Amino acid sequence: MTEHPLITELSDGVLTLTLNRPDKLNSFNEAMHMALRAGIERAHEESAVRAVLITGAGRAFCAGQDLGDRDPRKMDGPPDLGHTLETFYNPTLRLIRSLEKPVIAAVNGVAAGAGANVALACDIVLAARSARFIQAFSKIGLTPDAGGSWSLSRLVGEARAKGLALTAEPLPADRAADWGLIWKALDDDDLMPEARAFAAKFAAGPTRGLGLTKMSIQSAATQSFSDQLDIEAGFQREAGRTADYAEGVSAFLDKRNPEFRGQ
Ligand code: LHQ
Repeated sequence: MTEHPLITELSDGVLTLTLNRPDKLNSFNEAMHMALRAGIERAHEESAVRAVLITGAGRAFCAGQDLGDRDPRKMDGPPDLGHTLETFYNPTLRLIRSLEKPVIAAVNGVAAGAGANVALACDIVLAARSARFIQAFSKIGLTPDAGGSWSLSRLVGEARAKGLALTAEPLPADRAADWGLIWKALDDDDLMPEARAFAAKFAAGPTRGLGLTKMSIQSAATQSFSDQLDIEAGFQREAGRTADYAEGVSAFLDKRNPEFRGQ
C-alpha cells in the first residue's frame, strides 16, 4: 500500500502537517504538493484550526522538488519549470503567507532547495541542531524559488543571501539562528516537544490578534512609516473589538490567566 504523502492531524486547535515521503527525503511530488495545499486551505477555512505545524517524517524536513519527477532525460524538450512553480509551489506559498493564523515549521533535518524556502515562508521556524539549510539550486543550474530570493534577502541581507544562494553551502541550524534566518535551533530531542508547545500556545491564544500581528509585520516591509501607522490603527481597531481582547484585559485586571477562545 502506498503511504499517504502527507500525514494530517488536528488536535486541540493545532493542525499538524507532516511531509511523508521519507525515502525521498520528503521531496515534493505532485501528490504531496496537492495534499499540502489542501491542508493549508483547510486551515484557512476551519475556525477549529488556530495554528499550523509543518514538519517532516524521517531524517529530513524536505529536499525540495523530487528531481526524479523532473528528469530532463525523460522529456521531449526542455521543461517549463516556471509552470511547475506557478502550478504547484506558488499557490501554496501564498496560502501560507496569507493565512491569518501562525504557521510553525519544525525543521527536523535537512531542508534543501524549495524545501528550505517553504520552511522560511513560515512564521516561526524552529530547527533541530542537526538540521541544515541548503539553497541547492545553483548546484543543478537553477535559481532560488519558492520565495527564497525574497525571504533570504529580507531575513539575512544581500551579502548572506547571495553567499547562500551562489555557493549552495549547507547552513547549520545554529548559524541560521545566529544570523536571524530562523527563530531558534534546538537539541534534536527537544525539537518536536518544543514545536508542539509553541503550537499549543498559539492555538490557545487570541487568534484574531495573532493573525493581525502576522499581517502587520508582513505589510511593514513594503509600507512607509506613516502608512504603516494607519495600518496599525486599522488592525488595532479590529483587535480591540474581539472578545479575546476583552478577556485579556479582564484577566490582567483580575490577576488570573486569560482564557482565549479565538473570537
Ligand atoms: C531525492 C531528492 C530529491 C529525489 C534526496 N529528489 N530524490 C522547482 C521547480 C521544478 C523543478 C526543480 O526544482 C524546483 C525547486 C527545487 O527544489 S530545486 C532543488 C531540488 N533539491 C535538490 O537539489 C537537493 C537534492 N538532494 C541533495 O542534495 C541531498 O539528497 C541532500 C543534501 C538533501 C541530502 O543528502 P544525503 O543526506 O547525503 O542524502 P542522499 O542524497 O543520500 O538522499 C537520500 C535519498 O533521497 C536518495 O535516494 P536513494 O534511493 O539513493 O536512497 C536520494 O536520491 C533521495 N533524494 N533528495 N530532491
